Amino acid sequence: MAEGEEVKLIGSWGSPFSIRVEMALNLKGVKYEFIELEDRKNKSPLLQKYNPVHKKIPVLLHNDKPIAESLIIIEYIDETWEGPSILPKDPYERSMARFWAKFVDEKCLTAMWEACSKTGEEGDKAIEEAAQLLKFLEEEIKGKRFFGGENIGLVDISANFIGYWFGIIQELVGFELLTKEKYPNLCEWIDGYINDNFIKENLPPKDKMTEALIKALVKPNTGSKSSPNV
Ligand SMILES: N[C@@H](CCC(=O)N[C@@H](CS)C(=O)NCC(=O)O)C(=O)O
Repeated sequence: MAEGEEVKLIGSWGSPFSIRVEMALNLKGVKYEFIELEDRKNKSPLLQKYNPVHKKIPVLLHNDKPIAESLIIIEYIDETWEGPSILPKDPYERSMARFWAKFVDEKCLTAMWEACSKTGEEGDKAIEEAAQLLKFLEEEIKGKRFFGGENIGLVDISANFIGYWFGIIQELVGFELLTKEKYPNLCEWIDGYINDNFIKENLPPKDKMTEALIKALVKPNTGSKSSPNV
């Protein structure tokens, strides 16, 4: 890091999107100040100022210049600081990493949130869709330690929700979508992921996360399941 350089992350301790960015910064050994925005409902003035388009965390401030959207922030980190590469150097491999990270982000996470939060016929449909999407990841991870090969890369960081949060939600909600029987390769990746020393250091404690997820999954006063927004 250059002298006098200032890096701040506006995030939230339990957000998989925020933690994606922390993982990338920590992988590169970048020192940063973490600004916790737990109560995002009030759309803090910080978000109005630094991410007026989406008003979402995470936002990275590099010398007071804001960058929003976790996947874009990760690429910025990879290009700005030295250290282990997050994206592959080879252009084809690089585009594939981007492809799978986008697939995880836009397709899998959406379907998995819905599988957790919808009930009845809609819930069954969402579970079916998530199950089909996860089959693609099951194929992609086959024979590899991480999506990035021997080391953690863009897809592993992007899929942190699948590696950690989803298992907790699955236990809480009481359905079995992502199991060893149906997805042996993906579950092996999950085992390796949550037991990896670097990843472990970057994940929120399970008991604290479980408590927050219970609150996020159950709407106050109704007892009904809502879309988790952790
Ligand atoms: N596509 C965004 C998603 C970020 C996101 O959904 N952040 C949530 C917290 S986990 C948020 O700030 N929600 C506040 C809101 O929607 O008002 C990214 O990858 O950074």
